[in-house]
Formats: sequence, structure tokens, C-alpha cells
Amino acid sequence: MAVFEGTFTHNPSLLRFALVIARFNDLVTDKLLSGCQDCLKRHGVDINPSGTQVDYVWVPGSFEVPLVARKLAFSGRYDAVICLGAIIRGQTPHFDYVAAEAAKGIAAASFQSGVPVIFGILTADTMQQALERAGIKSNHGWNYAQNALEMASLMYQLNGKLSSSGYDGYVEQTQILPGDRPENIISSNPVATEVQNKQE
Ligand code: INI
Repeated sequence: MAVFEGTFTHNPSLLRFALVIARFNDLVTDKLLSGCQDCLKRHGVDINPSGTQVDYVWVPGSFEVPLVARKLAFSGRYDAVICLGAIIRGQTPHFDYVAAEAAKGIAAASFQSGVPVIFGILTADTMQQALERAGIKSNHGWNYAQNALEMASLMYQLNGKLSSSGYDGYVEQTQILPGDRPENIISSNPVATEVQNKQE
């Protein structure tokens, strides 16, 4: 049997990441982004948007994050997708709706695509609390990037070792939904290839 564990030094210059960042509460999300970039850079990732390793996608608010994260995860271009947002409790139930949909949607994007999608959506009661977690005391953006590096490395190992070792019981989790366009999904994704073949 074996132990599988992600590392932070797994070919960092070969990994590709997509960052989805919500503009809502950008006082906080800008800081999460800086923390995230700092961590990726210090682990050897080229964070330049005109480079080959990190793409940045801005969306209006955390509610819009899952749709875009899912599309990026299914593109087959990225080893992990990192979602950044800040949801701050106000006087209305809006917080609960946005937070619930963001969490559910991000989890679904990850399960369905088989790609790690990091839940970097801060939820806080006040702006002060959020800022404390985005740089004043610590910066959770840094941790979200670390989680992405670890998961990207772990998935590399699992995809390589489990699929080539004849491990019984390893089932590809990728789920293609009716609205997905197979031509946007690269052919190394076995389920996508199967869907495409059926349509041809
Ligand atoms: N979006 C956030 O990212 N954080 C919030 O705190 C927030 N609140 O509280 O309203 C928020 N709302 C906007 C939402 O994400 C959508 O952009 C909007 O509802 C349009 O779909």
C-alpha cells in the first residue's frame, strides 16, 4: 500500500493556475490576491499575467465565482483554480444566500471537473474581521495558494499512480453536464473524450 501526500516543490514552474477574484469588497479581495501571489511567487511560480502559469479572471461578486471557476476547471488548462472573495455580514439575509451559493458552487465545480478548486472566500461579520484575515494579522490568501500547490501536487501523484497501477475502485469523478461544450475540454480528460466521440 502507499501514502500519498502533496508537496510544495512539485515542479512549480510547470504548474498552471487560474485565479477567480470577486470585485465586491475589493479592499479585502485585493489583499487576498497579493497574499496569494506572494506565496505562488515564493514557491517558484511565475505570477506574471502575460506569462504561461497564472491567469486572472475578475467577476462582480462571490455569487458569480462558481460559474467561472467551473468553466476554468473544465477547460483542462489548469492544475488548480483558486477562488478569492469576501462576504461580509450586513443587515439583511443577503450574506447567507451569497455565502451558501458560493460554497456549494465551488465544491460542485471541483467534484464535477476533478480539478482542485480552492475555496478562498472569506466570510466575516465585519470589515475589520475580514481585513484582519487579509493582511492585518495574517493573510489567508497565502494559505489558499499553499492549498492549491499542495492539491495540484497531490492530484498529479494520484492521477499518475492510481490510473497506471490498476488500482481497483479508482473512479474518475469528472462529470460532464448537458451545457458543457466538449470542444472546450482538452482530450486528455477521458470522460470528455468519450462524450466527444459519442457526438461525432
Ligand atoms: N458579494 C460578495 O462578494 N460579498 C458580499 O459581501 C456581498 N454582499 O454582501 O452583498 C456580495 N454580493 C454581490 C453578489 O456576489 C453578486 O455579485 C450580486 O448579487 C449579483 O449577482
